Amino acid sequence: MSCPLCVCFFKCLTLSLSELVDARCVVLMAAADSLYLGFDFSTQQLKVVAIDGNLQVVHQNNVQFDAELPEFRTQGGVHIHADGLTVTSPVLMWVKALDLLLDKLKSAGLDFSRVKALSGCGQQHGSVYWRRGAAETLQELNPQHSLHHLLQSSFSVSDCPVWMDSSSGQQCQYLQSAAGGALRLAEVTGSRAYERFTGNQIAKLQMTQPDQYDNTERISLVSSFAASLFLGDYAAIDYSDGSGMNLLDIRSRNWSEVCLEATAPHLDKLLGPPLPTTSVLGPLSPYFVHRYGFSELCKVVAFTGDNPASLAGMRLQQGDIAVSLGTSDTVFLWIQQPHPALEGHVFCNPVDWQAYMALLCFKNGSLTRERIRNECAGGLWEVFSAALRETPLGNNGNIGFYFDAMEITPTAMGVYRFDPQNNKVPSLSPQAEVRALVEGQFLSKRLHAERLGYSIIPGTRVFATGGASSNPEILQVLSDVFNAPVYTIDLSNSACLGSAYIAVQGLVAESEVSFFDTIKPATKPQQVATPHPSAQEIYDPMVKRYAQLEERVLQESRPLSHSHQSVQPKQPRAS
Ligand code: ADP
Ligand code: XUL
Repeated sequence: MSCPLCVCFFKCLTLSLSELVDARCVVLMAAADSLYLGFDFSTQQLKVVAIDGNLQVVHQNNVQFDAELPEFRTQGGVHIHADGLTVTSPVLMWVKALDLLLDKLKSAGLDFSRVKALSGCGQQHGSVYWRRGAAETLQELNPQHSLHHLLQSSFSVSDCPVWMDSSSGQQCQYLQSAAGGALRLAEVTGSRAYERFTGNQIAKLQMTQPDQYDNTERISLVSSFAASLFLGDYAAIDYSDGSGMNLLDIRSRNWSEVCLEATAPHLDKLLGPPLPTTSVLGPLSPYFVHRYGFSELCKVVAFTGDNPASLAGMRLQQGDIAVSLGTSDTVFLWIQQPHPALEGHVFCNPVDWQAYMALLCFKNGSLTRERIRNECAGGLWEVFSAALRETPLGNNGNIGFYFDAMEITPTAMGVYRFDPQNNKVPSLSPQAEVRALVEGQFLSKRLHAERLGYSIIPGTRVFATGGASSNPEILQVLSDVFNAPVYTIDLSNSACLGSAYIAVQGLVAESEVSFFDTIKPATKPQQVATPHPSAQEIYDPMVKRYAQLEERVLQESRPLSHSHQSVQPKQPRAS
């Protein structure tokens, strides 16, 4: 058996750390014909990036759910149910997307036999329910057939709750009272109870569809579900994505007994033990070896959440802040010690087991930008961008809040526009509306990040990623509002890239080489925007004004936001 990265028969593993790092760079160069894959099972699409042994991107591909799998009738990859709160995605759509993506890679001529390891990530919080007997099916996949065909009957729930769901308010109330209050729950699990968090979704399923729950032999996150497909067996949930469930004790990194107990019966068996993010789960399932020509030595490294994977892909370090502009917008930071609060989340860090990451999630991200683009810019990003170029910083004092769907940070709903005198106005000119939207989104991110303890000091770097980070005018507004330079990596999908890096790291993790040493050869992030000289003068007071207006918005939207959260303190539990 040889070193997983090269052909040195483990000689490099006998070197000192610094020698090893240098040697590894050489080894990686020598093993440039190796490939590592990173998948991202995100909300609207399945994406993949292939990197070579020099950590350079050699191939990217994707499958758009709505356009390429229209038979599942999703919009933006999801089904919004009649109550407006329940949001699900068909599990077989994700399976079929993988069939399609691997066929695309084959047609593109990707040499699967060169892939040494693969990893991936998924939208966070979503859950997949494997029917009794599915493990056997996974272990005996016949390479003559597609995964979609083979796994048709393997799920006890066909429509999986996803992160956009906000229908489990009752279960959240119950969990918080069982855990000793919202803050106590946050201290243990990193977050107060959130409706999209998986434990509350599981509790709702167990209560409303007890037969499906009883028919389930394993519950996966979207990430560990995807890893299970590659592994041909149930894959462990990793610590980082596991932190988005309201079930994991983020300090002991074990399931919290109290939370399990308050959520659903015999849940520990259904979840399996959690593992560190860079763990090698095992060899790739023979299905992929025979159907696509992967090497039987190819390893599957644990999959994680899209935000943790992005942190890895952007090589975020302490002091930096990341802003991801995908279907959801998120803001995250590398933190050393967890200080959970009633707003925001603390997750275990994916690349350093002693560290953590703090995260804020904003539900009204790209889909809201698309709506305003369609209404105010003729459906064209170029026109949207021109509006940002042609309107002044600070938007002549106009401020807007655009919560098309129930917002997560803060809990509010509706559209609110204010003129420079703080009067509510029913509309703005199309160009001012575009700027009000984008400035408002970034003012909110800055305000809530500062409440989380973040402060903008000289030297602060803002890292941008996600689909909208390909838009330079949006990044200029980000730079101005944060009064800091903005950096990007050379592809907008840092989650895929981070997953590919995690695949590389998985192979060396046991030799205690740090993640940052592993990825040294990768291309460095580039600065793409510099704040305007007047940015601080304009946006420091504007953040304060935004905070005051947000209070008003919260007051006004309270009846809307709480109409679905009628509190039922007691919830019957079957045993
Ligand atoms: P996810 O990973 O959540 O599926 P992505 O990070 O791939 O989403 O982002 C997809 C979004 O990127 C689209 O919904 C679209 O609104 C946005 N997007 C793509 N190109 C641009 C652009 N030029 N300007 C602004 N937004 C863009
Ligand atoms: C994070 C969150 C979303 C999803 C989808 O808490 O809910 O960012 O991960 O991308």
